[in-house]
Amino acid sequence: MQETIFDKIISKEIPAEIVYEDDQCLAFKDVNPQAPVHILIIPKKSIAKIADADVQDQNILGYLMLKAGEIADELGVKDAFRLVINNGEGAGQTVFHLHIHLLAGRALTWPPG
Ligand code: DGP
Repeated sequence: MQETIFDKIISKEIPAEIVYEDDQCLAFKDVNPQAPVHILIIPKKSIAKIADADVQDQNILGYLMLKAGEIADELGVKDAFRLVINNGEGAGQTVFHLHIHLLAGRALTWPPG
């Protein structure tokens, strides 16, 4: 799979404001925040997009969701946050390494905005 900017963040070739890291995942501040709290949570395993995940990925996908909740708690936003996964260019995906956006700290409207 083609290397992305997120692989370089995982390998520390380029810097990021990391808020959480373990052997399976990394969470860091989005460089172009859309809310006062905007964290990207990524697997260290390369999966280009959620539609490419398969049954072997079910543990890491669940793990990322649990970590998202823990990170929201640690950042003091557990009562109001939104998780977003953009899948494919038509949905706004620009980096093809699966990531969960964690957004919080402002009113989050619905339909999404
Ligand atoms: P998406 O559009 O769903 O693929 O989101 C990609 C996000 O990644 C976008 O909100 C901006 C963020 N991003 C892109 N390049 C970098 C980078 O080099 N560092 C950080 N921290 N975030 C990045």
